[in-house]
Amino acid sequence: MISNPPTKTSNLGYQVLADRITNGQITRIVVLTGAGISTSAGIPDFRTPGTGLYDKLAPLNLPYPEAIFSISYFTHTPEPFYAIARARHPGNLKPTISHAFLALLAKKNLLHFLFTQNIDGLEEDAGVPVDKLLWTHGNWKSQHCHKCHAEYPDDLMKNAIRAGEVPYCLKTECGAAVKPDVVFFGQSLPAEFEDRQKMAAEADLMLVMGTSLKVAPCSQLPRLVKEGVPRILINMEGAGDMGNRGQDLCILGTCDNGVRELADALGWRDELETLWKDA
Ligand code: CNA
Repeated sequence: MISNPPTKTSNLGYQVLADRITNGQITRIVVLTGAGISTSAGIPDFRTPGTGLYDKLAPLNLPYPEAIFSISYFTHTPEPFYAIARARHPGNLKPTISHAFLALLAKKNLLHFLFTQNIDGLEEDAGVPVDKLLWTHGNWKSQHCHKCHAEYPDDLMKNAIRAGEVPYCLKTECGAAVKPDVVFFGQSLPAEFEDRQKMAAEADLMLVMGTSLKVAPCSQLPRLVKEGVPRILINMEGAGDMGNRGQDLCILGTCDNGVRELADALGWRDELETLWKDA
């Protein structure tokens, strides 16, 4: 896996790709997103040095940073997760213009499918139809006891997160910690992923945004795109094998700038800004 910025960006300029979209040659765009599309909404990613969550965990004395999202660790020590939960899930967040760009693709019937690794739910808030997206790592919209899987009320969960306290199962015979329905390390992805991942091979363009491509199996989705099909990376740094294929285009910088540039090339900029403002 290559994680350095690619030296070669593309033999295709994005005006060429934009023209293929506007003239109807490209109609099935598959998108993979990660934490980088939500950092400008105020949610830090995991791995960016200095600002990412993994650099801020020292006071919690974890055995290793990923333990905070590991199911085997959570089972006996859920407190660190709830110590940071409020900051990870502040509520009342506004989708970014990158989320609005995804909604615009859907509005124009160009979004074949969106795989998001994010758990913040901002894609739906921006207007991406839920039948066009899969939260591959779950989301914060519901929660269950991690042991007996009993449901747990939303209002009690909100109180626990606000207070930074561990919520426990209401069944007295259980009493285990409650966990939001996000996929922790060591847990399976939603069953739907198995079937949906085939959609990457149906793409006539893949767009990868704001992800380090370090978490499997989503990190493998860009490799499922057929050879000869263009793939675009918009990210602060190189990721995975993006940039290795002749049809790849790597736009290194922020997602928000990248989608604005793409929207300019597509002639959609005003429509994008309006959609975002109204989200
Ligand atoms: P990551 O490994 O932290 O990588 C984020 C990537 O985004 C890095 O390559 C950064 O360089 C890049 N990046 C950061 N900010 C920007 C920006 N403004 N514009 C462009 N690129 C940027 O996170 P991944 O998503 O790759 O890893 C998958 C994990 C992260 C999933 O399990 C998520 O649930 C988890 N996560 C989700 C959220 C969220 O829901 N908002 C936040 C943080 C982590």
